[in-house]
Amino acid sequence: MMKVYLDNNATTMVDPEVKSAMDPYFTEIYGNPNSLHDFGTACHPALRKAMDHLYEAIGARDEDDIVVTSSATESNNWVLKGVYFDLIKDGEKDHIITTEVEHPSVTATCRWLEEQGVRVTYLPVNSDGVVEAHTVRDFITDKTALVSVMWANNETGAIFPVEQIAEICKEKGVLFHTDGVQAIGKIPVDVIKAGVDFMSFSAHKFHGPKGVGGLYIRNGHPLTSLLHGGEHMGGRRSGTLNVPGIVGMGKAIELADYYLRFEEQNVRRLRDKLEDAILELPDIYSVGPRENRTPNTILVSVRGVEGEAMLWDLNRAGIAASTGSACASEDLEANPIMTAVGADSELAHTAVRLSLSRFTTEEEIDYTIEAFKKAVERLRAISSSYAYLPESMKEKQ
Ligand code: C6P
Repeated sequence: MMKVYLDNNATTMVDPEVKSAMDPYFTEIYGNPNSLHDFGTACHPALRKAMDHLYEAIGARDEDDIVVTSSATESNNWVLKGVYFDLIKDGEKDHIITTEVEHPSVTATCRWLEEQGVRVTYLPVNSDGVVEAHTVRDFITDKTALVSVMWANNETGAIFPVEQIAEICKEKGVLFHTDGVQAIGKIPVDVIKAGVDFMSFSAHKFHGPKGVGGLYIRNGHPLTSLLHGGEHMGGRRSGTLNVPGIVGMGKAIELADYYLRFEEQNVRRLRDKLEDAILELPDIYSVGPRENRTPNTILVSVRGVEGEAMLWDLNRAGIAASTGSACASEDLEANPIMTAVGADSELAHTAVRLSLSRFTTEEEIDYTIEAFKKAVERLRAISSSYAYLPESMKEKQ
């Protein structure tokens, strides 16, 4: 049986070139980079190279900071809590704006901030799953400290108008953070062109290792640290550096940058082929126009079939997909993104996310198309909700 991995928005395979770049830093060059002896300093050139690749790939300048963290979850927590300590706790501001469709590392942090007395506005998305820039403007007041809007959504792949939002924030004197996790390696990311103040990212989403990510900080803007200790990362984040992780992330972003055109053309072609074939089946809907989505992502709802049942059938056929965000995969609630884009409650339980990578092959897509069709046919045949669906709600077959 073929094994097909179509859950690349949850995590990606480490590129073998990335693994080779990391290997020496476990058992050969293992000194602490802060030590003064040769064991310690031996890793400095590789660390510098990795950081250079990070700066180059996202278009950061020398005066900007990129602080390596353990993950985008940490980076998102850091920005939101840091701004709370810097501008809200004892300051004149009391308000943060975000969206209804952020990753839980943003929304759960915002819920915690609400318990500390912060007012948080969760902006709705339109039927394409996107927050329109003008809605951000409508909600900014002179009490707003920060706007946090993701660059691309992890479930739908929808690309948000970060450049316009950044422009509005600049005009209003409000800080702007974007969660760039699902954008890097899939679409061009240039933090200066986009005009963002902060951007979070995670290496394992672009064929790097897990447990390492970063926060871009424009112009070295001050931000209260969450981890105090030694003078690592210029005193911004203490803790001995994850040398293999940083080397791996640097190599991964270098390769992600190199393969961007491939992602745009080949990955998109395979994604479109899969989506076209799935949409040939009746009563299946995909969220958001393709041209405004990351080239690797499809979120479809299959009327009459629970998302978990589809995953089960696909998994038995050797295909890995998800019902949405991997962090929410254990609850059987309606998919919140589907609800946010206005799907009815039945449809919101039927979401399946398929996310490709540059390692996905044509054979794998052909195999998935057949398996997907079989699963829909089998599950609809035993679905009472589909059997009793009024004809008026069904598409013509
Ligand atoms: N989304 C998904 O299945 P970490 O786990 O910290 O490396 O990344 C968190 C994160 C932050 N922002 C966005 C937009 C993300 O997509 C993720 C991870 C995975 O969609 C796992 S829940």
